[in-house]
Amino acid sequence: MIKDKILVIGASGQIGVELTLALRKIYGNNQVVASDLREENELLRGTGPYVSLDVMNKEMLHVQVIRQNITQIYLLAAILSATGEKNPGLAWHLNTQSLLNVLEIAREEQIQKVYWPSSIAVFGPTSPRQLCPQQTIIEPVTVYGISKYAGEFWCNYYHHRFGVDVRSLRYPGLISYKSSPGGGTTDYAVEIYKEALEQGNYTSFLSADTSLPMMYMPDAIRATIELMESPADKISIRTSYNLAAISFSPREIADEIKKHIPNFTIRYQPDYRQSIADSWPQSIDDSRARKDWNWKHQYNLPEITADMLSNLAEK
Ligand code: NAD
Ligand code: AKB
Repeated sequence: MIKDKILVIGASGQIGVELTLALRKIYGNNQVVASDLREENELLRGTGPYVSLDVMNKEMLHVQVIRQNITQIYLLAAILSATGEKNPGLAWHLNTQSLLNVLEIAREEQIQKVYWPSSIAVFGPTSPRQLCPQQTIIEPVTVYGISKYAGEFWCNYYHHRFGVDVRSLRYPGLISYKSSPGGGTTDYAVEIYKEALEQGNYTSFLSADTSLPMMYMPDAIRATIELMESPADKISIRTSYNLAAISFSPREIADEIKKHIPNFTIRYQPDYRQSIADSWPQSIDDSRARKDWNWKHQYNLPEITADMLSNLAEK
């Protein structure tokens, strides 16, 4: 039997570091090749193979896939919502062309499985704001959301037309302490913990009551691996699954932080990211993921807050 050999593209990013470490625990250090345009993240150093790779260079990507005998690809390279609005053309180009490069190589080399994340950013102001369903009106207003929605249909197309086993999740905003977030609208929910510990105060770029769907990174990593390990016949959605845990606003997270740091203060100074957040639903209906492959989140806001503060304080 051929052993699984996994390529993680974008491994130095917020999700990539933790996903690479989790995959190495399951499949073995040498079976998971980390790759990124950036230098290797310090948490990955010494834990397994790393290659410097630009996913936009299809020939080099193809060479690595063949040279390393890759059987599964996790594509995490992307430009996120806030950074995307600063350079829409680049965000569209990277987010869609990287996926097409990977899907085409997966088809040619008969890669067993591909993972590519989408986002709650596919939804727009005309989607239901509460418990937004899997299938509904989807009219994204950010370039990031447009690129993710287009990507979902490319995944669906490569699956049905060419049999590529590509799987996807619409992640909510992810909270983590190991590696920093990379230019999203939900990044405030990571920054706030760092600033609370370092400064005792935080200026939020979203207004007090902007509630958004969020998730703690360990839940997101587990969801990703559970989806990828599910039998193919359990996967009924080949665009991308809605995925949810909790929803909260800057005011609610600040109140939770005050339970640990009583003198913590927060100010609100909404900027261009407010309109991005306002275009997204406040909560997501992920019942298809719960039914198809038994998805269950674990962490609530008090647990996330306690864990974030104690780990960041240790750091
Ligand atoms: P990130 O910005 O932290 O990491 C992306 C990584 O991709 C970076 O290390 C970057 O150097 C790398 N990269 C960029 N261009 C590259 C290229 N041309 N070739 C190779 N590598 C390149 O992003 P993240 O938060 O880890 O997100 C990973 C994926 O998950 C993205 O598709 C993102 O849209 C999706 N997602 C993230 C969140 C979240 O809250 N973090 C939520 C929803 C969806
Ligand atoms: C962002 O804010 O851009 C990301 C996301 C929800 O996709 N965290």
